Amino acid sequence: MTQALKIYIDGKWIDSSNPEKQDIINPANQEIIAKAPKATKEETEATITVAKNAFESGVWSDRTPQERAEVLLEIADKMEESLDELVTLEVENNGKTRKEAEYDALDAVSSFRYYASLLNTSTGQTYEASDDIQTVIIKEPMGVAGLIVPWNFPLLMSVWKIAPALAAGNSIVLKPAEITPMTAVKVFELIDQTSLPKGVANLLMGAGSVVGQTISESNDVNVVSFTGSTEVGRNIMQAATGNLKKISLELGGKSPNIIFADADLDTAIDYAMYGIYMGSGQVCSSGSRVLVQEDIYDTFIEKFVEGIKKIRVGPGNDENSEMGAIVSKKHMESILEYIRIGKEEGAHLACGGNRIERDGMEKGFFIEPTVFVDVDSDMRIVQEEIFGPVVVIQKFNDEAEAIKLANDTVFGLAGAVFSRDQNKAMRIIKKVRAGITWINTYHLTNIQAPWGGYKQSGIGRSLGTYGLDEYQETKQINIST
Ligand code: TAP
Repeated sequence: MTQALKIYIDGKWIDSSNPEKQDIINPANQEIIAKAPKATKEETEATITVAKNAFESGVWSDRTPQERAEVLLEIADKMEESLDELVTLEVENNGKTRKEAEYDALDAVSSFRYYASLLNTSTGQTYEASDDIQTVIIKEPMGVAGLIVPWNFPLLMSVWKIAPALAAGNSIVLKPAEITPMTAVKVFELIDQTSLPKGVANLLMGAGSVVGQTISESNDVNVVSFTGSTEVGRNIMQAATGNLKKISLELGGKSPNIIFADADLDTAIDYAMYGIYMGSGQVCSSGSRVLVQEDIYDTFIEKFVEGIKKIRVGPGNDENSEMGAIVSKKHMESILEYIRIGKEEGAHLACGGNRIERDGMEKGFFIEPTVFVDVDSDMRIVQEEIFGPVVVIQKFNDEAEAIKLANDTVFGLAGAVFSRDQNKAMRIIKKVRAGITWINTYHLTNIQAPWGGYKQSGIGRSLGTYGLDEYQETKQINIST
């Protein structure tokens, strides 16, 4: 029987008053796995009030950091016990491979543990302002945190927000993407089993234009943390002006992966493939523009295409699959449209370009790993985020041209350099206008390091102490002694 999901408000699972439901579909076979509620504007406002009341009551915000850390560790333990179920739900709902979902689930557990550990670390500052004045600087929670999550990492993006927001002592209202709520629902079921006071953590499902918009506009929400497209990020920034709430935006990218002629070619090719085909290219930091020095351009393309053709595409729950499904029919069609545009613009399709409807993938949303070469910087496929398994390869001559091409986009999320010359690699990476960068590797992420972009890739940072700061106010207390 198809599962009927409920929203979670004030510690209770309830139906929305809206009779309309969202079908939750497995993108590998189009089976309906659940029906999700579509919360209304009024329900969203009522939920924000619940979160506000919980905050003001002090049931959570007044707890000591050590007490909050203990609850975060409870959540981490519950998640660890349910790891297998979380992985299965993520594979079924998002279409990614089991290996990718396992990595996400382990990272999610570690995120709760990491923020618990930060709470157990002393962070205050004091100054001797004068002989008789001492200044103490403390961090305080902000109030209600609205957390808006995309569909590409439904579990991990939820937890990257929930863990620091709760660690800081806020109350939260989380909205997953309408099409991928399954793991968020599971996380809230687990939170419900811990000693977190009711009303502190609330889960809404529904359309971004209703639930997300209401959260962003609400004068009772003090901080909005959003991960998603640059277009919606811009909307949120405008909606937040009412009460000038703090916003944190993790947005899109078109990240350059610069390969110099002196790079270890096999390593560079492996990471260039991983850079674009992890998560079927539906990853904000994907290396979707590969820039190759002209001396090795032809050899690189030959070997890269050879490698790409060997990638095993298939359902995420098949352990042989290296690349899973595209999240939805709508998104698959958008990627195929970009492939059509690329051909029309005159780019040369070196491989891929089609939907796959064979070998058990007939009913799912699968696209061949796709490579375009001979592209120009002004082509739409070079400038716009496709968010799928489509990579463009550009040629450069020297360091100056590599930097120019790398930065020739409105985005600034990620970037990489491959070279055996460490000094050169460091010199170039410092010139790449992006927040997340790599040398001789790609996609490596750790919880301690700040995650976020320059330019139109966002504002603020997730993870690390930086991620906690996004959910905190800073206060000075001047004490006359
Ligand atoms: P979006 O369409 O921007 O959706 C993201 C979230 O915002 C969803 O929960 C969506 O709800 C909600 N939303 C839609 N309209 C809204 C509005 N007017 N006000 C408030 N919230 C609204 O992005 P997506 O398609 O889910 O994800 C793909 C994009 O996310 C890509 O551009 C990608 O680069 C970016 N992304 C960035 C990062 C980082 S870390 N920078 C990470 C992952 C993804 P519904 O979908 O339910 O309507």
